[in-house]
Amino acid sequence: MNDMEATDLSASRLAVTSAALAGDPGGLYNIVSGLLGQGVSFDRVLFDLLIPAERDLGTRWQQGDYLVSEEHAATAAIETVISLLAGSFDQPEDARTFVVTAAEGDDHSLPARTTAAHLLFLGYRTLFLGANVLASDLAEYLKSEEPDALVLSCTMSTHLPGARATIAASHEVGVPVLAGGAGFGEDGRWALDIGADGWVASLQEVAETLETWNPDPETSEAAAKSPNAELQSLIDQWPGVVARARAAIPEDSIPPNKNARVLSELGLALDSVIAGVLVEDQGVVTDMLDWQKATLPVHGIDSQDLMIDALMSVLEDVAPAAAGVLARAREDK
Ligand code: B12
Repeated sequence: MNDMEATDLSASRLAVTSAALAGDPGGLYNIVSGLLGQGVSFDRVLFDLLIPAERDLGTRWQQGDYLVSEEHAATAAIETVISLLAGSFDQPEDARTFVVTAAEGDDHSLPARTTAAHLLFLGYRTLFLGANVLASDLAEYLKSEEPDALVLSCTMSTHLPGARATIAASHEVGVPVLAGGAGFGEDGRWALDIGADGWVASLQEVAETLETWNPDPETSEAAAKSPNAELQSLIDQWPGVVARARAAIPEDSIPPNKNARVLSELGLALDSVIAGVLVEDQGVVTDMLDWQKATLPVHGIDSQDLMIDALMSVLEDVAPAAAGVLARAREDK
């Protein structure tokens, strides 16, 4: 280990957090470029400084220490600086090319941005498309760019159906998909279920896998789980199902000004049910119900049981298999 690898970054971490919270990308850039100038590697800045700072900010926001807008400002500052640093790396003409994006519907661009930045640092040509790219727009782009692979990030398991659409679009034009991110489950089991050609746990493993894997998109696609007719019909009826579930919750159980939050939480619960049906694993739903149990009270809502009852009553009517998954997840809880 050289001196710079051993450098203690804890003081810098405080400075990074405070510049990020102040929404000050310039200040943040100065701290980080100072460290790079002293010989601290880009990897360390990314993995030992910026990512942990973002995670802490997220956790403290969830605990109510920071406002939502403070978290947004901090995330924007960190993403700006990662983009700025990554934008200064060369894109060698003859290097292997990877397209990096987040699953359809997934707004968490920072994890994908970070993935792309690391690949750029390692000397790959990297085309970063941002978050929430519609699968229908992706295939044509991949066809024209002919990358070696699509590197796909998915932060929440509620976006597994979106990730499935992204993977199908990539396979349609013969491009293999390497997946990663918390949305694919702890051991990545849902990634292979929906047709990814590979899954890796950490950003540090991406390059090695891309150098050593031997993907077969046709076989992965043939084995992928896709929505059946009942699930597709549920996906198509999504707005109506949420509205009917909301209407089934007694008005007096919803605190004033909490209607939008209740609708959003019903939507998340329904997304998790759709994802659970897709991958045939009620664990996706159990995770969401556990998370809502922990977070709803923080938002002043204590009617989780009523919300689940309401959603269940609508699902029993429109999608019995989905109602079954929700019922089993509720029993597991
Ligand atoms: C920033 C943030 C947002 C921002 C994103 C802005 C942006 N430009 O990216 C915004 C405000 C848009 C957002 C929205 C939402 N968010 Co959010 N968000 C976060 C937050 C605070 C940080 C995420 C992040 O960027 N972390 C830094 C990255 C680099 O680290 P990471 O995500 O852990 O990724 C690591 C690994 O997963 C892996 N990885 C990731 N991608 C890939 C890809 C590959 C190929 C590989 C190998 C590895 C890999 O490597 C990364 C580095 O170690 C997290 C909380 C947290 N503590 O993480 C919540 C969090 C992810 N969000 C959450 C939620 C609930 C939401 C919303 C539903 C909120 C709402 N009610 O509206 C929406 C969903 C929007 C949508 N449709 O996607 C929850 C998810 C909970 C759950 N049960 O899944 C979290 C965990 C917060 C929480 N604890 O409650 N969010």
